Formats: sequence, structure tokens, C-alpha cells
Amino acid sequence: PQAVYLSDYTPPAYLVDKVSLVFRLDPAATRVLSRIEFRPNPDAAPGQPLVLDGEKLKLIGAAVAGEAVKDGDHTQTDTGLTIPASRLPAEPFVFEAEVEIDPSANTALEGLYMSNGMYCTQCEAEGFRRITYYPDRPDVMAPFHVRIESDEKVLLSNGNPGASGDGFAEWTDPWPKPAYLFALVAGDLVAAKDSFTTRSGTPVELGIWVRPGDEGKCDYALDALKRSMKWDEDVYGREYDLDVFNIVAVDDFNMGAMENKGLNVFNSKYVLASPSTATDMDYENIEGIIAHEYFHNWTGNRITCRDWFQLCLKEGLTVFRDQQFSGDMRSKPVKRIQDVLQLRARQFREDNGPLAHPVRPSSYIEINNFYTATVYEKGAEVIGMLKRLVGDDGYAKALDLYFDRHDGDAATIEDWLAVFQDATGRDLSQFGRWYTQAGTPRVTVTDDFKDGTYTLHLKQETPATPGQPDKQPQVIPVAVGLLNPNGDEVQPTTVLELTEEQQSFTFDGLSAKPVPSILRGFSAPVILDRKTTTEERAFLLAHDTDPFNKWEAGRALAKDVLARMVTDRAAPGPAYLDALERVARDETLDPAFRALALRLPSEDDMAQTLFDAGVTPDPLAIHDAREKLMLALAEHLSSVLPGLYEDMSIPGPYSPDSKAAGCRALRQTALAMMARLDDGKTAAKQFRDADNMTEQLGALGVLLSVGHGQEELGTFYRQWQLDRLVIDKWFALQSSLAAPGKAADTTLALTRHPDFDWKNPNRFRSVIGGLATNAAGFHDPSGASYELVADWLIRLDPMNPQTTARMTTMFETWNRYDADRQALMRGALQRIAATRGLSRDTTEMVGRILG
Ligand code: HT7
Ligand code: ZN
Repeated sequence: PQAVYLSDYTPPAYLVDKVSLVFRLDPAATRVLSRIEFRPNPDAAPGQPLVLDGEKLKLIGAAVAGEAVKDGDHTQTDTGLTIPASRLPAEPFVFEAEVEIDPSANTALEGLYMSNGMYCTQCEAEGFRRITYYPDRPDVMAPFHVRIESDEKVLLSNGNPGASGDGFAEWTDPWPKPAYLFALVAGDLVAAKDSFTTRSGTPVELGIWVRPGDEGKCDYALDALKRSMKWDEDVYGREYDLDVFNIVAVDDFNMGAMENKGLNVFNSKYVLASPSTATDMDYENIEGIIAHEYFHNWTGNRITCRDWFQLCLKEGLTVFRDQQFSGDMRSKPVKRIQDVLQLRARQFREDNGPLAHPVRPSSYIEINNFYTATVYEKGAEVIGMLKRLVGDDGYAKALDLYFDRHDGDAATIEDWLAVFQDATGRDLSQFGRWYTQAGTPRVTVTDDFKDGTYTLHLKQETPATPGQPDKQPQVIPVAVGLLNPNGDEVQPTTVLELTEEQQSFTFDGLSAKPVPSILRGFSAPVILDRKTTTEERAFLLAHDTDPFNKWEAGRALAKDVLARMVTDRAAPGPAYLDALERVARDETLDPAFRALALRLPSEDDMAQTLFDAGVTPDPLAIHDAREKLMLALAEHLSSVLPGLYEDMSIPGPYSPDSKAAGCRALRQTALAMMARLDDGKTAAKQFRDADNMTEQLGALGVLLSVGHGQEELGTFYRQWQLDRLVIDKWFALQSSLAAPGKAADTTLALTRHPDFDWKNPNRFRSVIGGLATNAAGFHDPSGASYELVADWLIRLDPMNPQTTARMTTMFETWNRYDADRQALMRGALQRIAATRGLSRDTTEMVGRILG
């Protein structure tokens, strides 16, 4: 397959002034009639052919300027239609076409497809070309008029509703948009409705469209939507711009959700919630994803990307905005810790392996493979650093300028950086390397203290990554504070700007050598390397005023202890256990923070940590050590846990608010430890008594992790067998928590369960993806799990290349492990690669992972 290069970008030869579409819906033979008003682009070379993308379309007929396009007048291939310049008027002209498509055969879920009998579209990144012939690139923006003809009860598209009647509905979207934001939904749907009045007084009708019976599960999503709309007005000054905002929940979806203009389409998992079926984590995800897609209305839709290399322009910024929102709605420190945990688990993992790529990649084969943690999460971190460097006021000015200058544009990262330069006067040329250099910088810190002056010596190094052997120094904002040996802060947070390979920074007038708190708030997405003692870490855990670094100190302690348990079979020492006991007992700390501080690092995190330290990780030894540490901690905290468990129980009906969720998180942490002491008795009772999914599922997970819960699994299944989203959890729990030696067999058995509907991405991810989160089970030395996963990826690929390709990342860490496991993993990957007819998506991913 052919790669696409950023350096090859050329502007479109023709621009579009207006698109009119008619859909005559039929499951197997939908007709799409298009009328597209083209005009030559004054910024492109004149006299070019009209190149239209189109895939899996049956062309019924086409015309240019009212004249039918005949055979010989055009070239038609598997990927599109080209009409030579000689056949085109020099002036603006109308292109018309009629095509036929088969939504019922569309299992890839790109373009127009059917999900549970309902019509649905997914056009990002390049799905519109499966709907009709069109210049399917984000820098071609146009207003759309859509007429849907169908007997389905509800007919929806982008923009504002127009005429409707028996068997038809029309929609007009006045805002020019790229084709990837097009959406159409038709089916037997009902809406949960509400309204929002913008700050300038315009009423907006809100609708969440779901299958009949699910309308009672939309309250939280609607509330999150209204809070998002208000927040974007208050914090970014951005108002909504249509009369309606609709969201549709669908069961078959490759990703989380999609920000189509005025008609978001969501994976039902991120919309539907009731206390008895959704966990606290589900509620939090719903809030964050509703906000994310809504915020795209300005950062993505009104200002879109010039080309797909600029994906981080909309995704990094929108993730940053949704993280800010969730921090404002909940607890900022807790949100920051959660985001960093996720960044390290997903993005650092990616950056450390064969799939490492810059936040703005410079080439791709299949763009769907670049919706990555690096583009999204590191992209958000880069914006966080910019904000830190230019300050809150500078950031606000730059964003105002961005919206003023680029509204209606398809913009680039250069445009983005230029608004910061112009708004703040700061030269950002070196900062731009964050967008072009892959890899996680390692910042090594040493210090000295002499005559009242404390000096920090910082050194940065970014490892080689695929295609990028040499790295230049980056601008790294390192937020630092200093504490006196008695625990008082003597230097409040200040930001050091590390721009060279090595730099020293001094602090004068100190009476004693301070304890430094470095990289406060995780001020840059780097690995901090500093030799410290257990005592110093325990000191920071007790005294640091920066909540992130307070948590980080406990985390580092746990990692040290676990690493020594794995490598030297050392028992956990009292310094760690006592420090955690202080956290467990400290009622001044937010319960959600305490839950995070008491949670042990994941097995995958430990594997990466050991690998970074030059040790080949043994997943079974890590699992064992983690289990032992959990037991040691449980024993050490045995006098605290029952009280904690009781204190954190909340009387009254379930509420998903963050305070209550924090208490439940701490209660769950206590329960998991207690199960190591009481053989799961408390968990079994909680399972029986639970009146909400957080506590029911939490108890079941704990039971499984201590080798019980078989009976409860049956009870749970019987209770929830008609609820797809809950049964997804039931599947995921079993593959992710199966005991190491049993994971492959358990997962194999799950794939034979009558409810294993493998064509549904959520179900496939629950079962097969669940196995990947079970590090010790996935890396079983026999290679059985690798083979099982490979079998299923090979099977899924012809149906759904996008989800298959994404799931090959289960193997991205192969180079961390011992020679036997490496050979087994590479063998599984090679078997996938050798599959005849393998999709372009999966071929690219497997090729990159194998290197
Ligand atoms: N912008 C959306 C990305 C997305 C997507 C991309 C490729 C294939 C399917 C997809 N579904 C949604 C989601 C977002 O980031 O907001
Ligand atoms: Zn997004």
C-alpha cells in the first residue's frame, strides 16, 4: 500500500460552494443522489481534472453542467472517479451523480451502515467516499442540504430541521463543513429531550435519540451536555450555533463517539446510564466524552484540519479542553492524576515501542491507524505545556485570536503556533519540536547545596524512535517547589524552562538543604530520572503541597518496593507500609485521592518500569509480587480497613456525583485488600446487597481476583442477560481477571458463549481486549493467549479492519520481553501478516509493530 506524506500536500483543485443530497434509504440498495456546486480554486494550479473519491459505490449515472458523463468521459477506479479538465467548464459548474450503496453489507462500520436495524453513518476519517463521489478531504468545506426519503420513524441529519412529512425529512446545515462531519441516522428511535438557552438568548433544542426502552437512561448525558455548553461559554466564550443539538446512541461503533455537526453519534456505552447498570467510571466517561464531542463544535468543526496530518490540532486541543472541564466539574488534582496514569499506560507505552510517532506524523498509510494516544493525549499535554509557558492570560488571548482568525478555516499546526506567537510575542520555533519529534524525553536530575545555594542540574535526552535516530533538545517546562526538612515549603512552585541539553538552576538564601518537589502537576510529558531515597519519597508523600507530586511520591515508593520484590525477592519494608497507613488514616485527604494513592501500579506499568531500568520483565513474577504486596498491605492495614470500608459507605440512594464516587472508590480499595484477609466474605456480602452497578461489579471483580465468584458470575449473568452493556462488563471481567494459567482457556470458553457476538466491536473488545489487560494471562509462557488473539484478529479483519488494526497494539510491547516470548509474539504477528487479503489497516499496523 502507498504511503501519504505531509510534504506532498497540495490545495484542492476545486472548492465546493454547496452540496445537496437525497437519500432513498433501503437496507441493501440505498440510492444517493448528489448535486455538488464546484468552482475552481484560485489558489490551485488551473486546468486540473476533477478528482472525486469513491469506494464501494455503484455508479448509476453522473452529469457535469447538466450533461451526462459518458463512458470515455471519465476514469472510474476502485478508489474514485476522475473527470478530465477538457470535460469541465472553466467557470463554476454543477456535478450530479446517482449511486447505489449497500448499508446491510457494511460490516466495517465506515460510511452508511446498519446497526440493529437502524441506519447510521461514520465518516471520519474517510468514510464519506463510501456514501457518494466527493473530494473527501477536510480542506474542502461546504454547506449541506439533505433530504432523506424513508419509512423509518426518525430521520436525522446535520444542521437545522427543514420540511418533513410522510416518508421524508429535510435538513440544512448552514455552516460549511468537511465531508467527514456529515451524518445521517434513521430508525425506530425515541428521544430524551431538553433545552438550553445560549448566553445570547438563543434557544437550542437538545435530543438524545435511543432505542425505545432506553430513554430513561439519558438523564446524565443530557445534564453533562448542558454543563458542557455552559462551560464552553464561560471558559472559552464559545456559543452553540444551531437550533438543535442531537445525539444518537448506537450499539455498533468502532470508537467512542463522533462529533458530526449538530448530530453527534455515540457508542451507546458512552450515553446510557442508570445507577443499576452503569458504574461510577461509566458516568465519568459519559461526562467527559459528551463534553469532548460537544467542544469539537468549535475546535474541530468551526475550525477544522487542513489535512489529516493536523489531526492533533483538533484532537489534542479538544482532549485538553475536556480534561479542563472534568477537572472543573470534579477534583482537579484527582483528574490530573487519572490523566497522567492514562498517559503513561497508553502513550508512554506507544512512545517506547515500534509504533512511536510524532504528535503530528509526517506520513501514514491508513489514517485510521493514527487516532492514537500520542495524537490525542500527548497532543493535549503539549497544549498544557504551552499554557504553562505563556501563562493563563497569554493562553486566553491566544485562543481568542485562534477563534477570530481561523473561524471557518481548515488550519494547520503552524497556524496554531502562530496565534500563540502573535498573541504573546513568544518565539515558539523550538517548542514546535514537540509536534515533530517522537519519543518520551528523559530528564535526569542531580542537585547540590553549598553556602545556602541549592542547585538543580537538569539534563534531557530523547531516545531514538522509528525513523528518527537523532533528537534535538525540546523546551521542557519543569515546575519545581522546595520544602524545608521540617516539611514547610520554602520555594513555592516556579517553572524552570529547560531548553538545552543540560542546564543548571539555582535557588539562593536557604538555611538548609531543601527537599525538591520536581515536575509538579506533571508539568511536561517526560520521564523524570532522579536517584532518591525511600525516606525522601515518604517525606514528600507526607508533606508535598502539590497533590500530584504527593501522589507521585507514593507511586514511586510502590514501584521501588515492587521492583525489589521482583528482582531480589525482597519483602516490602516498613517505610512504605507505614507511609501508606498514614495515607489510609488521613481523613483530611479527599477519599478519591486516597483511593488513588493506595492503588498499586498495574502489572503493565511495572513491566515498563523494569524494562526502563534494564530488567527483562517476567509478567508472572510481577503478578506474584503484586499479589504479595497486596497481601502485605492488607495485613499491615488490617486494623484500618474495616473502619474505612464502613466510613466510606454512603447512606441513601445512589448518586453519581464525584464526592460519592470518590468514597466508593476508596471503599472498593479497602474491599480488595480485605478480600485477601477474609477470603472474599465481605465482597460476597456486598455483591448480594449492592443496589448499584459500581458496588455490584466491584464486588464481583474482587471475588474473581481472589479465586472465588463463580456462583456470583452466574447470578450476575441471569440478572443482566438482556442488557448488552452490562453483559459486556461480565465478559470483560472474566478475561481480564482470569488467573494467569487459565486466561487463554477462560477466554476461549467465552468466545464459545452464545452471547459472544464477535461482530459487535464492544463485545469483541470486552473479551479479546480484556485478555490483553490481563498481563500475566496474556503473556502466558505457552503463547496460548497470543495464538488465541491472533486467531480472532485474523477472523475479524475482513469484517472490520479498523477495529482489528487498533487491537493489534496488544502486541506493541513485544520487544520488552524475553527471547521466548518475543519469538512467540512475533510468530503470532507474522501469522497475521501472512493472512491472504489482509486489510490495508492491519497490514500497516502489523508491519510497523514487527519493524
Ligand atoms: N473525532 C472522532 C474520531 C472517530 C473516528 C476516527 C476513525 C474511525 C472512527 C471514528 N469514530 C470517531 C472522535 C473524537 O475524537 O472525538
Ligand atoms: Zn475528538
